[in-house]
Amino acid sequence: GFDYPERLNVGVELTDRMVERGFGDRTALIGNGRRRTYKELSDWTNRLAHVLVEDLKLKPGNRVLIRSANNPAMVAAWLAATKAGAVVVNTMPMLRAGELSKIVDKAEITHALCDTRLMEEMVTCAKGSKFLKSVVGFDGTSNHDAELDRLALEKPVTFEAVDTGRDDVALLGFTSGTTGNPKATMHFHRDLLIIADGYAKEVLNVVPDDIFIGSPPLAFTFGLGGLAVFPLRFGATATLLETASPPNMIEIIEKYRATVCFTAPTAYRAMLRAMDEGADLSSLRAAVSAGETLPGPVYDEWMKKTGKPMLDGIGATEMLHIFITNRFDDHKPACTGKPVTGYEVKVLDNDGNEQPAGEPGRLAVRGPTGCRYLADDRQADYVENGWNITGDTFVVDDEGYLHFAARNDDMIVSSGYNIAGPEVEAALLAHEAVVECAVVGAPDEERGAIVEAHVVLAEGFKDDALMVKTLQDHVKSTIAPYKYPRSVVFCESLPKTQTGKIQRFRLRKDTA
Ligand code: 3SK
Repeated sequence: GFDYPERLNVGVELTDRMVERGFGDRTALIGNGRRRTYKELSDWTNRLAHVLVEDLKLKPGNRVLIRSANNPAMVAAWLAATKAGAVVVNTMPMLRAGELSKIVDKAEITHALCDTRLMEEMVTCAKGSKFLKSVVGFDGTSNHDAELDRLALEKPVTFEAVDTGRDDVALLGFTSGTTGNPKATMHFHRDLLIIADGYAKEVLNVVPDDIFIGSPPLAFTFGLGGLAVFPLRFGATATLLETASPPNMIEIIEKYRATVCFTAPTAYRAMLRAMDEGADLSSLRAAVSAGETLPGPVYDEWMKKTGKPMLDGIGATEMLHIFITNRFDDHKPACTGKPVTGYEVKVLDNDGNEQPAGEPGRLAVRGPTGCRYLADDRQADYVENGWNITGDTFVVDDEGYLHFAARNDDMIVSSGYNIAGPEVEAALLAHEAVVECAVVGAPDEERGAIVEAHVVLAEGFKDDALMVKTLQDHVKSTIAPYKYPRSVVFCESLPKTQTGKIQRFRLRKDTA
């Protein structure tokens, strides 16, 4: 188990405590052309915390929204608000005023800290809000050229952090789900340390010389863990990119010899192609893939080119971070691996009984983190008898490895056959003409539903009837032929969430 003191503030643990532990001169953050040591981060966050309490009249327990792209100033704002006892909601730059308003209302946000480059929508949201009273700008480029920064420069570099309890809520992670009606998941101060002392230590074995890089937004708990909590917990360095396209990530990996990468399979595919053109990613010792299923061919090619397994994992905003994963010394292709130490999993049938090996069922997980929705009836759907029902269909094999089959709503029932959309996607992705694809069920009078593939073709391939036939034949020769897509739709791009997950529900035609 994890044994943390009763009084615990994760903002202090990741800054001042690191300085006390001798990491003061080491680099904590790199971004927007600047480097910050742990001592600088500690001073910076303490000055900001003074502003929050003295100028903005923040009280412990107030909810603070932070609006920014991934950069050191966002990390500093998050840590400062945490030190001041706030409950933080990190949000992505792409959100519009309407989306921000839903969050502000749900979380009863009183204060917003916003990169000045993103102020317009924030101000529009604040105008109509009965909760949000204080909106202050910070300089996301770290040049200290905004109100929050100017106020901070006048403040002392020490701050008496709010004496929070380990079970006080520190973070609200928002998840939109598929309905567009956002849910807020509550996480305690201790939860943020558990994901580091659990997954990051056990699986990644993070050391102070590690340099982290990746694409998920800090607003998404996958990104906050992978690109802020994990490096800072172990005295390592986080590099933060406002635009984390594969070419930008490659540039940073080469420049700083980054060692740990957090991103999604699509970006790894682009990195593999870049390696063919001479990109040097040899410094990476850990490539963590999550957010989407990792296709077997991407895993295989990564293994062939780097000699190291890609660490496929699955997490959930509700669980805070990854709870099933492959390991450096225990991994299989097209497999999500085994539970992170401390977590237990079961695969259940529709009556709640455990499925035998080889049979797909609903994934149930429990462990040191778990789902606590803020004021939401959907809590009862997610947590059954202490087990979190993640909405994923998994199969456990004879050796106890877990294989992702589908999101529960990605299972297609066609003529009585259960077909996992992602399995068909993996088959399609193995064809050189396919860059991206999403497979859904389309209503069909005769079969109930048919398998429909939405496909983005690689450059130079024609979207004609011959290509449809080629792809259908390819699937038939790769997996059981009944799973082939009877309908193939070519498209320029696939609908995605702001965190890069494919929104298959947007491709489904109403079956009602
Ligand atoms: O698998 C995911 O989508 C996820 C969600 C939240 C945190 C971490 C992960 C990997």
